[in-house]
Formats: sequence, C-alpha cells, structure tokens
Amino acid sequence: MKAVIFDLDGVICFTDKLHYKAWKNIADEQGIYFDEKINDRLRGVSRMESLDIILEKADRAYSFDEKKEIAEKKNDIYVSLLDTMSEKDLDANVKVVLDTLRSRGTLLAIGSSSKNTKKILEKLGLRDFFDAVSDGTNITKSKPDPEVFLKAAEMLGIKPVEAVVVEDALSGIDAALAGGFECVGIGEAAMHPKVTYPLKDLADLPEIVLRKNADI
Ligand code: B16
Ligand code: MG
Repeated sequence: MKAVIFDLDGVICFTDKLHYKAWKNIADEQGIYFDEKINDRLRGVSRMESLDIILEKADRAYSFDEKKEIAEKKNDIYVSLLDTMSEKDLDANVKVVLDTLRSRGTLLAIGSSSKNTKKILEKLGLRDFFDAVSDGTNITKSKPDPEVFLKAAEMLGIKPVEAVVVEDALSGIDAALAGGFECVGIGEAAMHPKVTYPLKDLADLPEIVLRKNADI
C-alpha cells in the first residue's frame, strides 16, 4: 500500500459543529426545522446538496437564485467560524498517525468534498504537509461518486489498488469502493457493511498499513 487518502471533515478535523452552527443560523432565519440528526445526513455531502436536504423541511419551494444566495450566506458564516480555528485544533492523535505514516514513506493525500479544504489545512498548520490535495474545487461530482479519490490517486501517480481511503461518512465509503479502493471506516462509516477495515480508533491505522504491506 503506497498511499493513504484521508477525508478531511470528520477524519483529520472535526468541523461538524461549525457546519451545524452555520446551517442552524440559516434554517432559523428561514423558519425551517433543523437539528443535529439532520446535520448528520450532511456528512460528506456537497454544500448545495446539503441545502437541498435542509429544504426538505421547508413549506415552500426555493428558486435556484435563492438557493445560491442562501448557500453563499451559510458559507460566509462557516468561514468566519473557521477563522477561530488554529493549530491547537489539530488532534494530537491525528498528528501522530500522520507523522508515523510519513516517516515510513507512505504517500499522504486529502480527498474532501469541501471547497474550504485549503483554508482548513492552513489553519491546522498542515498547508504543505500532504503530497496531494483533491477537494471540492477540483471535482464535478460529489461522494458517493469516486471522482475526488480518483483525482487524488492521479495526483499521487498511483493506482487505486495501491491506496487506502479513510472516511467517516457512508457516502465516502461508497465512493471509495466505487473507485476500486480499499477503505478504512471510522465512526458511522465503520458500520458500512462493505467497509474493508472498520476502525474504532484512527490510532490503529499505521498498524493496518504495515500489516497490509507485510502481506504483499
Ligand atoms: P464546503 P468532507 C464535507 O467534507 C463535509 O463533511 C460536508 O458536511 C460539507 O457540506 C462538504 O464538505 C462541503 O463543504 O461547504 O466547505 O464546501 O467530509 O468530504 O471532508
Ligand atoms: Mg467526512
């Protein structure tokens, strides 16, 4: 296994709460019911598709222009919340996992639906850390389509069978499998019936990569 492709939100960082705060602000303003359970459905889903899920509870139809305006407003709120993040928000266990893999020569990439990926990496002090960053700015189809991970593999110059994808969202596991990748699922994604390696703790990831390479 030459490379590990990490999802960002929910794996490298925990921006769920910030997405929730921003969407809640929008939903309240529009008088639409929104709770954390609905927020869970937005994991790994693009911004516009997230808005469509939220609008399922609306009592009227929204035009494309209205939706565009609302999505932009949500992003402005989310970005101002991201501004409060710093290197202190990088989980120490996540950093150990990244450093361990890197020290063994494993290529590391990001495969995220977020258009704010580069800003988040910068805030966490990881701007130049990854060998490739594939994100919401270079894809046309979001997860469960495999495009974001296939682009990451292409940027790394490797084949999907030579990489493992790490995901927290069910749609992300579907995307990895559709692209021909093995995958590690954490949280909800560990429960996916077809996940290759369900993990309780990301700290076990280097061991999985090591064992897999010893098998080959
Ligand atoms: P943005 P991931 C995803 O990131 C989030 O899980 C999802 O909740 C969000 O809607 C999506 O990014 C788009 O984010 O509005 O910043 O472009 O899990 O694929 O890293
Ligand atoms: Mg995620």
